[in-house]
Amino acid sequence: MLKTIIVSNRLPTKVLRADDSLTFQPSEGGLATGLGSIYRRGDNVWVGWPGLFVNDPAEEQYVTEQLQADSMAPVFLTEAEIRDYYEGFSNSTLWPTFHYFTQFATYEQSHWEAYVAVNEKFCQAVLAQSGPDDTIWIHDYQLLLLPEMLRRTRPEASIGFFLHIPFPSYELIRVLPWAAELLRGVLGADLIGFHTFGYMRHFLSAVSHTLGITAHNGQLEVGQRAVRVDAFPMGIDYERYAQAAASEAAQAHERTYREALRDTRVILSIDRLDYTKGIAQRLRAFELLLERYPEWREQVSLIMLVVPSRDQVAQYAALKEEIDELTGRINSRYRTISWNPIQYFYRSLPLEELASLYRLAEVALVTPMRDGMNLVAKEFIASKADQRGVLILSERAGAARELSDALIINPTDTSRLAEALHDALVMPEDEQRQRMAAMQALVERYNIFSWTKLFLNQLAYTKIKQQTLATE
Ligand code: GDG
Repeated sequence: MLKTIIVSNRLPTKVLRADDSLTFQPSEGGLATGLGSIYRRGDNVWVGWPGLFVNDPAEEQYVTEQLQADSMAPVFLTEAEIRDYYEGFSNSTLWPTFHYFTQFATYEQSHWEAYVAVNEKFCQAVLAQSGPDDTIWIHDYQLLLLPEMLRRTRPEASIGFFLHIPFPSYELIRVLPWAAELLRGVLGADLIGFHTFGYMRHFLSAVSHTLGITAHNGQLEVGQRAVRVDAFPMGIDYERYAQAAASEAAQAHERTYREALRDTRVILSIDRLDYTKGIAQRLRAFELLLERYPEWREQVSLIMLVVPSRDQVAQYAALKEEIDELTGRINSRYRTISWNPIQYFYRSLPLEELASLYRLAEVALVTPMRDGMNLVAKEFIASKADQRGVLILSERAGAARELSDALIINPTDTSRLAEALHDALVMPEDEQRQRMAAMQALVERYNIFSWTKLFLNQLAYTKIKQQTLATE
């Protein structure tokens, strides 16, 4: 029977070492949910790093067996590999470049070599799991070389690739010393997906400038193969967020928060710690709101949840300091004995608490400098059963292409952002409901399950079309 193999840097289960024992913690991420029904079906399997270092062969075997029982195949990586391939090339070269932060990008030959070697390691792991005609769906920027590596040994396989982050303008791609190799790597796939048409166009332009291959109707001729390129905006598990928000637990948390906040109006900000998310700019806009509109003092609170991420990397540590400092400054400047403008949490919260924050907030402030999609915006929408609430959304998040009923802003424009906050706080309920209803219909319909189905159907269709062309 033909199999489907999902490949991503991380497995949907994280293996943690505490004292002398190992625990297996399933991830709550969107991708894990969306693909859950796929990788657990039949002989399908998910290939990826389990998130811990293993030096003992007996332990390696134990982890492998445990994961195998839940349709996963681990790729074990060493500390040096994680340092150079993951923190190095993936997060210090590709991540800043693809998010237009070239000032943070490093270009280390040794990181590149580790990236090639780890992609090769993933290739061997996938080959061990797959037959010649299987379907392989590869995810994200850590594995750009994998499609081509697999193609060499599996010329007949159906290979799909999806990029979760933006694909930037060719002007950024051309800065990378390894641009041609990376693009050739991705072109090993039969279907290449992006969140938006804009990213897709940038990719086609980079391929044309770098490799001299031009697209016709979203199709590239790569040797004898036709490669299809398209936009697949990723969705969320709508019901899961709607239900979590409606749950007793979320309502109880909400009541506690409301009491503590003395019924002030709530603006919400939720992100991983990352310079792409525009957290500092958002704080400045909130400060400007309080300065310009004194009537909001003691009337609004900003709940800011920042989830720790990559904080060993220098830029992330610096950003953390900047956020701490700004929050301290704003709170000390405006706080009163019974009101604190910003409630700042630096940790991650369980889903019910997250859902209670979505319930509580009247305004969600999603203002990244660049963001492939941004799922927080969609989760906020799914949580609003009474259709009240306003989303303020950066024009540079992929989600802005779909959620045109949000207040769309330029995140660099602090003054306009402060005005958007004011506009959101005074927006009539009728208008809130009208905008929210339109966005809910869209987010409910184009959810994570339809996204998965659409991509895999399109991949199967691309393959059939290739075969028909070959026999004509
Ligand atoms: C990348 C791209 C693209 C956050 N805090 C908590 C928590 N979260 C969850 C949110 C959401 C997820 O984390 C964050 O997803 P985003 O899409 O906002 O951002 P990235 O992590 O940067 O993801 C992005 C995505 O890939 C998918 O393609 O949209 O553009 O950068 O689901 O709810 N979850 C829990 N507690 C928290 O404290 N349980």
